[in-house]
Amino acid sequence: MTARSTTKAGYAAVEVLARAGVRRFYAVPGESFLEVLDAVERHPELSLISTRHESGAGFMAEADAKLTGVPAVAMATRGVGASNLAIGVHTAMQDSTPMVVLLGHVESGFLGREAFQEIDLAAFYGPITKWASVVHRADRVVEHIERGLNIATSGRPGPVMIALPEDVGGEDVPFPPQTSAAPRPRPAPDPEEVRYIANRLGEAQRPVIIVGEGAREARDELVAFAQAFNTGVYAAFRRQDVFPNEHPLYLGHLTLATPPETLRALEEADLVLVVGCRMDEVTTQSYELPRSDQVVIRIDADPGAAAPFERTIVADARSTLSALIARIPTPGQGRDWGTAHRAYLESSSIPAGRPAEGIDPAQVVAALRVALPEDALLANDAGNFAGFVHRYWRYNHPRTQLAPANGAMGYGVPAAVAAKLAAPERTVVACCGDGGFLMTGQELETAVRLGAQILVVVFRNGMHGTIAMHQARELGRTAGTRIGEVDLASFARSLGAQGYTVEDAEDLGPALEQALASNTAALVDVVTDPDLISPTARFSELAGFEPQQ
Ligand SMILES: Cc1ncc(C[n+]2csc(CCOP(=O)(O)OP(=O)(O)O)c2C)c(N)n1
Ligand SMILES: [Mg+2]
Repeated sequence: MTARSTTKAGYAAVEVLARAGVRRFYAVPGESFLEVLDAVERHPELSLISTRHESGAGFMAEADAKLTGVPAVAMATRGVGASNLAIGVHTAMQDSTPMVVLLGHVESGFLGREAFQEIDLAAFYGPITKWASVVHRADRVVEHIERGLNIATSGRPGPVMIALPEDVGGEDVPFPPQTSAAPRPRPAPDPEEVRYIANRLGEAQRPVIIVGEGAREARDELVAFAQAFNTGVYAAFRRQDVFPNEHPLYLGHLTLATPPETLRALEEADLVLVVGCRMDEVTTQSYELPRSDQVVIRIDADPGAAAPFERTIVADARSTLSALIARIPTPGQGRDWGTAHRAYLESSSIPAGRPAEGIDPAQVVAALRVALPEDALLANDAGNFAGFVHRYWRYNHPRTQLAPANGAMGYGVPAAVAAKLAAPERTVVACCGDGGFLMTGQELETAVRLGAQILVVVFRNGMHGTIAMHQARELGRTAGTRIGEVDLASFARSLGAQGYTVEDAEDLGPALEQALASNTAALVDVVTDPDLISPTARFSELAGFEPQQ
């Protein structure tokens, strides 16, 4: 038996996380969790990434785990840091991403007195996490961390929050900690259930699959399965990289303003198999599809989800798909997905430029398709510009999309920074609107400081375009959606990155090439035509007046 000495509880907490495979801790420092910060900084296997705002730390931890499948840690101090951090935690919750949130808390003797920066952290974080807990005793810190890791990574993954009162992190506990965090459970399907799905698929005339984040790790099995059973495949909202988009069985992306021709095969399906997907509002087209008269079977590691299913098979996607393939299926005869796949290819083909005052956002994606390697990793913010990226970028390679299913603005830049830190060999690009970019764009400094060579592309239309579009359509007026002209290239340079401004379409390619060749993070600020509000609509036609009036 190894002799045990003692350490402070904050160090023990970090050691448990390191042993579970966690590698990166994203934080804005605070005086309430000094031991934890010090433990990460001193640990030879861990990186402490100090961000410029807690929203950056939260988004980075989320994107890191979305890419790697291993939870990262987001850390912040008491009420003030916890409030700033919340958006990334909400993202992890809606996106089913494992995350451990470690918060410093007020001294245990002061809890409940509305002490300096005190918030009831368990109550605040309860609705946006799978589990939120305050550890009151140092000798129970290790147990809390292990439990948090287990909850974050099992079933439908998600965030957990553990708050350490300032004094608790500094108390002595035995070292090394005795850890027993369980490896992520991968429940195998019951053979009877495998038989049942195989039979149902064999009987169906037009079966389709909807795939979500729960099948990211099962890509090869998914492709083999779709081919073996000859089924069409849809990607859930912002999960476009789960299946190669140019594969003849790919039918498209269930997104906002999904083209009607993309939806046709889903509307006509007599069996819908849902794999690793929580069937959110956007994927289900406002809970309209699949319809209640369609047979829906679901494979998921978690029993809960918000749609009527004929049957849910609570099992790991990879082992279930493997078991199905092993049944030597009879591929559905006479099922032809050619028309539906061609509809996808057509809708994702970049059209000839529309007459425009400035650059057509579709042309920005066209230039990216030329400038970037096919397996580039695209992180995107939320906004109408993203509609162009989703529509015209073809995600043929695995793990090439980091996109918030909760539509959080500000996600793009921090997500790209974390992706580059987690996978330095990848080409990583953040696509942002001018509204979302200035919510977290200061994390470019974090990228520069850490040598994360990311490319940021900003679609600058001078407005919160998404909201202006909704206002134009519904009210015929706009309110609060104009934003000022900012010299974003200078802003990027002031943070130590390269900066380029593009006002003419012919300068796009050269600017992207230069930015990609630079030896630091770089930003390309593209002035787009605000009238080209979506791939299919013009603002002036919706509103009856020009966008900047
Ligand atoms: C954090 C956050 N705040 C507000 C919103 C509501 N919202 C959705 S899109 C959008 C405008 C985005 O503007 P921009 O980034 O410039 O992109 P654009 O729509 O102009 O392409 C807003 C305000 C949101 N999704 N997230
Ligand atoms: Mg904008």
